[in-house]
Amino acid sequence: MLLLFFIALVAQASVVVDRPFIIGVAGGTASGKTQLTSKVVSRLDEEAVSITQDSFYRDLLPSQDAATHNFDAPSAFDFDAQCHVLNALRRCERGVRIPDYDYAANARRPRVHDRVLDALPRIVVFEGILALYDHRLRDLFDLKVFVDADADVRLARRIRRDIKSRGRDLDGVLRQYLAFVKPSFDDFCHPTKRYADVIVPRGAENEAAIDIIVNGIRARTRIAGQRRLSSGDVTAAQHPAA
Ligand code: UZR
Ligand code: MG
Repeated sequence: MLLLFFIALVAQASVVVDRPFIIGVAGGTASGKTQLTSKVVSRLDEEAVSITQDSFYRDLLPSQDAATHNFDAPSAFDFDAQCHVLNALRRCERGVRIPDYDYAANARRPRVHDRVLDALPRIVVFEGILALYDHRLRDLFDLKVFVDADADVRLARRIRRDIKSRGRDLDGVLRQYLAFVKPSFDDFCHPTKRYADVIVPRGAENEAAIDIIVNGIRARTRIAGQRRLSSGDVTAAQHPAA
């Protein structure tokens, strides 16, 4: 009898845990997604973690050539794995594994390099060029953000970043941009802007927009917690966005 009571108590306690509040951040290459995400996460202190969609690139096959592969098309990403990870976090699972992608090898590093989320984060920010592309993934976000920066600014930043930190040369960056990055932005990334709840012009330098996003997340996660505390309403606790 006592054992049954204990089991019921444990079951109840595990249901009452708030599921994480999940934000999706999309936008073109070098629009400032990563920087905006890190500003949002650092203002939310230890409650928030970020996950980059780049972790879910598919390995380049031996038959594929990195120079002619389109890394900006949906087929380059494993969306099943992305949904699996975010669904596990929504179910409040601990020990969720985030793959570690090696840009030099164009492949996932061995599993020992995976990032393991031992503690359940209260807030998760998931960022990537196609974060709002797949409807199954989109449906998992409580807040959808699109970072909007002018194409010439993005190209300038991309040239600087790829030459500085990815060991590329100007000609190679421009060739790839014209062949893959720009057409894929037009075909797959830009059309997802319509799904965003918030569109941020000028990217990560837009401090006013970052304030609004951070305050919005704080308010919505606080409201969900208060609802649960005041009414013992388990449904509200499981759906902070409701
Ligand atoms: P952001 N990318 C690489 O350069 N190498 C890889 O192995 C995998 C991805 C690039 C990809 C895309 N394009 O434009 C960019 N290419 O990473 C997305 N070519 O990252 O959103 O931070 O720009
Ligand atoms: Mg980035």
